[in-house]
Amino acid sequence: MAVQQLNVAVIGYAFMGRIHTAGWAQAAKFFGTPARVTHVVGRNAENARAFADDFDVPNVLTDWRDAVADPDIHVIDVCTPGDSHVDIAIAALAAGKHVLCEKPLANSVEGAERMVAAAEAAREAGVRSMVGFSYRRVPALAYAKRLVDEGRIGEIRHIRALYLQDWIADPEFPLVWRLDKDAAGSGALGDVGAHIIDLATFLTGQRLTGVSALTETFVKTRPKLASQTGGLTATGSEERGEVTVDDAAVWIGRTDGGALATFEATRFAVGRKNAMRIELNGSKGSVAFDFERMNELEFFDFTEPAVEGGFRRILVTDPDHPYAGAWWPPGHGLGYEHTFNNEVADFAAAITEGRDPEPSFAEGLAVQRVLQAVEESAAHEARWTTL
Ligand code: SOE
Repeated sequence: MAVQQLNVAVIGYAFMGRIHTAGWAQAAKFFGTPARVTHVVGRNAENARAFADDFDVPNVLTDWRDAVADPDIHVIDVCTPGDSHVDIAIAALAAGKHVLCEKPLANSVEGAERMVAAAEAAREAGVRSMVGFSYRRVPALAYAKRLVDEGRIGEIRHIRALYLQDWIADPEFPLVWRLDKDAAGSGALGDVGAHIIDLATFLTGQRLTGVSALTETFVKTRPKLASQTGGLTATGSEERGEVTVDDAAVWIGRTDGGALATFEATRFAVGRKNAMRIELNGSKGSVAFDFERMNELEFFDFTEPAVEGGFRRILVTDPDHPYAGAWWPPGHGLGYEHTFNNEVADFAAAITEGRDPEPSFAEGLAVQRVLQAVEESAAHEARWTTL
């Protein structure tokens, strides 16, 4: 049976729009993914057209509703700020379009719940949906999950996850949309904290049952945005505005599997650019990962003789490692963009094979509930908050 060519409309052309569009193009080449980006949607027609020309996208739209209404578009790829995820995804699913939605799923639990309801209704008609927790597609993390699933680290005692960035540590960095609660929902917590919440569950299969949290906004006002090019650079005006989101969040929790968990999400760890780190300690061993060394996984086998003990540095580039075989020979390594190539290839494969892609919108809602609990706990000075 001929496999349907999936026509994709990418909504948004900033950082995520760029990397998703590049991801679809590469997935077609390296995974044989039967999909192509036929439309890019952006409110600024001139910028959207410039993006489309750079990325060989034939059509430009300025209203996402036109993409949802177009019968020749099969997939809506939502790469916009969080305040538009609910409306776009629900309309697209109702129109029978498969939806890939960037994280966090929504800016609230209520919005995420509506998206899950729409996804489950659409699923009855074979319409698929997925939330873009891209780090699940890092070969080293997918391999860490394989080790955990095989019982190689045993009963999990500790989950220790950090996501450290520093891109707004300069107090004169302007008030971009990620610093506005109405647009982004929250700050470092929902932007990068969402990733480590999802990863903790992805790797261990365990979920938080309660948290105690603190958040902080270190820089209270910033220069208002004067201009922004594709979401990658921004310039500020003389006028200042209030920052309405967290700059950093730290929280502890227990999981339903009996593990203790510690999390930290910050944009003020000066010197750390995209240091997403996770370590699991179990009864039989440990795994440790740092995204700034994304082709490596550290594994400690506690069952080995103590005299030979030590963390083993596994270079996760062997054809038998997840995803690695689709790319380069051993030792040549992958980059950030490959996680998106892997992600859209998996999404399209699930659509073509008629199965549910992961992570589902329900997984996105589970993350949203943790984000809400962290904010609730922090609002009461780290009061224990049950999930
Ligand atoms: C934050 O700057 C950000 O772009 C996140 O939004 C992405 O999800 C993360 O992968 C990289 O950092």
